[in-house]
Amino acid sequence: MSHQLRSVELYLVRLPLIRPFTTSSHTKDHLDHILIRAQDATGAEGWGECASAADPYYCSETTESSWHILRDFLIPHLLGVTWDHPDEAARTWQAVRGNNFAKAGLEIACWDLYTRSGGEALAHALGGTRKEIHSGVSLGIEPTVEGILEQVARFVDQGYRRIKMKIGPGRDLAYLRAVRERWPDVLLMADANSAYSLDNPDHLSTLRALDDLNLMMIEQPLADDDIIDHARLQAELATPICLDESIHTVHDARKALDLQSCRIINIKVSRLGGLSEARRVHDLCQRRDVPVWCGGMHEFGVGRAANVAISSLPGFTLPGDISGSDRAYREDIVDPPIRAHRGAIDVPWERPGLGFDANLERIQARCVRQLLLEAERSTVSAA
Ligand code: OSB
Ligand code: MG
Repeated sequence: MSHQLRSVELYLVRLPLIRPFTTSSHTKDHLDHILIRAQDATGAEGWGECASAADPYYCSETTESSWHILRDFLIPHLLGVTWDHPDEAARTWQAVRGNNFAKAGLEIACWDLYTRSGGEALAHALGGTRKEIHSGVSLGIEPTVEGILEQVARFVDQGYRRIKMKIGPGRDLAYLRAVRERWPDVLLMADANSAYSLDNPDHLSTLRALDDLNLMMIEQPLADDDIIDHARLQAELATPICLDESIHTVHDARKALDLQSCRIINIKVSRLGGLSEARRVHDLCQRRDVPVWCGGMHEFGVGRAANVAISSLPGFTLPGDISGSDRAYREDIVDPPIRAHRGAIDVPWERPGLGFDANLERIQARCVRQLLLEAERSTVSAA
């Protein structure tokens, strides 16, 4: 079935976090994500989410840069063009460099439209096989060690399958040791968000000390743009390194694996520019026997549903960061709500598209800015 978009709407939506979230670089208490509604010439619609952060601390893109790239480049390239598959839609913006978060939002909307109008579950179209996905939780840095113990207790009790703790220099070993001591068997990992450097001898000795804590992995300890130093570090550590920020394309993934910069890859749909590139990284890692898991950006329901779908592929053998949305938000913008039960989320195989429906009323109630872009009249009438 061919599609030709007649309009794309952008909604900048703000949701408060239940609890402020601190990483090695900053703290946030609410998120602004761009929800994208694409409608084709027949009136069929698809939803996507651009999960860019308001600030450029995780990566260089921001909410505003994504809004600009979507409005002025990606959407104008796509509007009015006829496409049969989301990969064909994505080819309309292939001249645009980088800006993967913006691309991912629009690509997810095309996948949702494509599978929804074809009556197929997105997980099925992507080649998923799992009935449910195993859910981990990503915990921010707490002001005190007691604070982190309280948070870990809460999510272990809820049945989450893996605990990830954010760390940074000075807020690392004491926190991790306290958690490991109290939960000797819990699947535990740490995420440094690039806060360490091999130039600093204290950092290096801290990273070496992680080997005593039986961690599943250490995520992105070094700079986002450095797979050479990660390879040097991996050669010295028993703990597997997992790369997040460094991997923007399947080519980055191949190079990092060739250099032995990591033994695990975090597949994040936004960072990779969409579901198709996420699947390419999954396929590469599967061929090379490298385990992967699905990372997140505290997505609202639309982006979270895309994460659930990609996590259903067979190579996602490790629990990901895809928790129930009630872990981050009091009220989400999709129906039914996305929930984990004893650390597992059901893949919505019986429902077409993303399998969770955007609730326009709640989106509008939380919307701080809105924009409608339409195809030229002449293009629409040619459909
Ligand atoms: O590094 O994985 C990360 C959130 C925002 C930015 C970067 C990261 C994260 C998380 C949270 O770890 C994952 C989630 O619960 O969505
Ligand atoms: Mg990370």
